[in-house]
Amino acid sequence: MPKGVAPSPFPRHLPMEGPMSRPNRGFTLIELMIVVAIIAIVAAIAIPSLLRSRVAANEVSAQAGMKQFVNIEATWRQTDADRNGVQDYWTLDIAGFYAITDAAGQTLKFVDIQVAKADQTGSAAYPVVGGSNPKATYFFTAMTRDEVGAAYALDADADGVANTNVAKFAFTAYPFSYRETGQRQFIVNEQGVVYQRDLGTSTPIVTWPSADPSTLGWTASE
Ligand SMILES: [Ca+2]
Ligand SMILES: [Ca+2]
Repeated sequence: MPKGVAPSPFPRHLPMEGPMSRPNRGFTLIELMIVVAIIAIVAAIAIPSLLRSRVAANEVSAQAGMKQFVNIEATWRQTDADRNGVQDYWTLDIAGFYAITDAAGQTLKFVDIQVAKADQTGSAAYPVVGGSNPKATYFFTAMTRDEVGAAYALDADADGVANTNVAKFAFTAYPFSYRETGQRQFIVNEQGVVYQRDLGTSTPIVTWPSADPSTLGWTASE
């Protein structure tokens, strides 16, 4: 080998497949594997953070829904929206906020139809709601029992149907698919404070946990 000439990287006994002889040689397997590995690494970094931000956005939406129910109940009771002659809260379900009709037979629509559909069980009672579907991947439901085991749905107007309460109400927002779409559950009652907690499940809590939920790991939202 002449002095000053770099040695060939290819051993002489192997056939030469240099770039000069094959200008359109395409990608080698090792190059493709490197590209795939890089894509996999980038995805592994980016996807969890994308999912986390989606979960966070869904939780914000669920929390906003809880606050909305507090305002609706105040108006509902004050204006006797269900026209039963009693200043009471509607405690049977959430779909009723949409589907109950006024004197003219028009649906009240205190919530929009998407919220009514997000009442996974309650929506079934109202054909006008047209089935159930989560809103921003969260379902909503009316809680059934307070912290001492008393039912929220009472027959305040004595018409034979347990559906209202003069003093109390409570609701839950729970994720459609735990961890994938939302992690925390949200609860609110007549005191108006939204509490949140990761219960490790998408099964809704339907009994108010405690007179002071913060003693049981619930955190009051801002
Ligand atoms: Ca009423
Ligand atoms: Ca009743």
